[in-house]
Amino acid sequence: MKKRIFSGAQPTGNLHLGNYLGALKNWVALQDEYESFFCIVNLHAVTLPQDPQVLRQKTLDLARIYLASGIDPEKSTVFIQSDVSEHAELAWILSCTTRMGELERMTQFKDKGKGNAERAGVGLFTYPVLMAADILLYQTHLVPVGQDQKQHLELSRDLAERFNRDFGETFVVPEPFIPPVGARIQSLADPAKKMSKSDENANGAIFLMDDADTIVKKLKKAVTDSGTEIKFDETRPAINNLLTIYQLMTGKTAAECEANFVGKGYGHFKTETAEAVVEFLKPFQERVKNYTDEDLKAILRTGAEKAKTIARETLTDVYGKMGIVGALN
Ligand code: ATP
Ligand code: LTN
Repeated sequence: MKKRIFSGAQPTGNLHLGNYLGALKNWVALQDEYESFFCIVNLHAVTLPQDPQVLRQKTLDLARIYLASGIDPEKSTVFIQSDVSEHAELAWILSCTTRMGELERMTQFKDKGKGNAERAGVGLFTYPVLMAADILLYQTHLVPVGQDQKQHLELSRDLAERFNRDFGETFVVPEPFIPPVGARIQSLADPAKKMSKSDENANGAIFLMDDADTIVKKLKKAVTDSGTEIKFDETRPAINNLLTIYQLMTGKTAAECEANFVGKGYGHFKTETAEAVVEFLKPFQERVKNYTDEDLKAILRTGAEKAKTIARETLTDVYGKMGIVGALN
């Protein structure tokens, strides 16, 4: 039996290079070795206000991006979170075993809630519990995510262990898979912040669907550090970030990347990095056009059916162990 992976992304905004390098790229690489579940987490998306029409469109667009990235629906199960109602059901159960203090420590809540807990939605606060439900329903062994999700993964592990202790062995305790390079791509406009869909500075993120001119323009404007050397150096976060992007776009080793820019200036470095990004994204942007909405819906329907069967099995086990039975059971 193959081990399982589960991961997901929110159908909000536009996916950027950070989402691809931190997450999607690794999903594609792992899908042969693992039985894979890739979810479009639309219930997570509504933890912040969304325009209904845009959310509907972004949900299908994200499926298109998964497939264009190389996720093969013949090998992997691709589905929409809200199609499998067990996610919301298990989230309720787990929320009854989660402590307020555990959620208060989550840094993403502090960031996305802008530090104002009084005004933030309760769903934003309990977001990591729904994420734990996503993962635990499928008896997931490995969860490929970017660095920013590490804390949420630790909570998922704690909740699984707690339930297993209190009610008997029920859940596989999942491990994170965080790539050694690319787990946290920084904003081009502010290398102290991560590249984000919701960056207020439009030049901070390279979106997967950006055209060549836009990519060149954004890289030209990218913030740099003082000094002139183009080397991997944690103390110079802007150059470190650009060099990481260059490395991942070209597939070169760190030493080859540094050697390529010995004696070269920042202008040259930025131009070459922009060219590498444009070349890298070209075939992806072509593939995005290959899928009609009807193709996508058929894939998502099949995926949801398969996911639901597994999710229901886990939930039935959970309800049974807790003494939750309905009159219809
Ligand atoms: P954003 O902050 O851009 O809105 P998100 O984390 O809220 O992103 P998702 O689309 O759900 O939104 O993220 C999908 C995946 O992308 C997650 O595994 C996340 O860890 C990863 N990811 C997000 N930003 C980065 C980044 N800058 N570098 C590497 N990985 C990232
Ligand atoms: N919280 C994640 C998205 C997400 C997820 C998951 C990732 C929701 N459920 C389960 C991995 C496994 C984010 O990237 N913002």
